[in-house]
Amino acid sequence: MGLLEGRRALIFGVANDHSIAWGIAQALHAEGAEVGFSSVESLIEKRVRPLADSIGSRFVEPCDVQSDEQLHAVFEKWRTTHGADATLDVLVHALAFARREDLEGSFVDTSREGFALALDVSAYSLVAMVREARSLLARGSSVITLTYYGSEKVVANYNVMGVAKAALEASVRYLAADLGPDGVRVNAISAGPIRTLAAAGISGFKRMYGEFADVAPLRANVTIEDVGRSAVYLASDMSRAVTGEVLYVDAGFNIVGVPTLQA
Ligand code: NAD
Ligand code: 0WE
Repeated sequence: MGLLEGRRALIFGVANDHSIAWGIAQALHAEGAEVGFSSVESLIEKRVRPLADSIGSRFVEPCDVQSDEQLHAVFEKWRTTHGADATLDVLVHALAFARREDLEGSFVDTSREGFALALDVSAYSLVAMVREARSLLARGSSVITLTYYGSEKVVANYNVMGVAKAALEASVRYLAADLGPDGVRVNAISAGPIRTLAAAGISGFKRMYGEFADVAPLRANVTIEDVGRSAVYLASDMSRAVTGEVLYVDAGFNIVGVPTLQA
């Protein structure tokens, strides 16, 4: 008997089989959850549908999270598909975007437009998504988002995304306070660096990824399976008294001050 038997999940942010969202989808499915997907339109037929099919998911809907209308439409579709009294047990937000030019050079050069775009897609979208989902969420429902250490310490080139993740983590706390009285939990997973599409072509990522395993206490990189397993904990009632938290799934990297020098 899986930990998530009979539970329904909706996951935003699958781009391909390297996506953290896909690692979470597989892990939730393995524990018995029924999983639905939402991604940007351009990825649906070629990338997302085949992955959804492979775990027997029929709910696959397009959504650009910058659009209130498209966000509304996804949850409206969920209602018509699953019935008005069907609850959404797990909502996963695994997406972010900043202009590439804002992920290189100096943070001080971030434009007003670049700042607004990064904060809109990467932080505000969680607030809008939870508001649209609210009537489907019920006692025991769990909302999970993805964040990164660059929200609290300076990580070279992460720049405006660090500011967006700080806003996202604060939003998790305010949403947790708002929804807590309804028995709905909201948490973030702070994952170590993983080679996904969002990490491809980031200057310095390859080196940082390599050195991470030398510094992290567990001496390993983090995988999408690792993140998926922790998501099962946050999605299930194993974490029923946990809300507003940032759970580090980073092989311990964040606890290190001065790393042990390798021989
Ligand atoms: P990914 O490229 O597989 O996923 C990012 C997703 O964001 C894509 O599916 C993309 O379509 C989606 N997206 C971007 N703009 C969107 C919009 N306007 N509307 C809807 N969707 C949009 O990369 P990933 O690494 O799996 O990223 C998932 C989450 O994990 C992000 O929040 C990222 O910040 C976070 N994260 C990643 C790492 C890492 O090292 N890869 C580490 C910690 C946290
Ligand atoms: O959150 C992220 C990356 C998010 C991201 C990635 C891209 C690449 C393509 C947001 N916007 C874009 N825009 C694009 O055009 N991570 C945690 C992965 C990541 O990105 C970094 C990192 C790490 C780790 C950027 C600089 C330094 C470290």
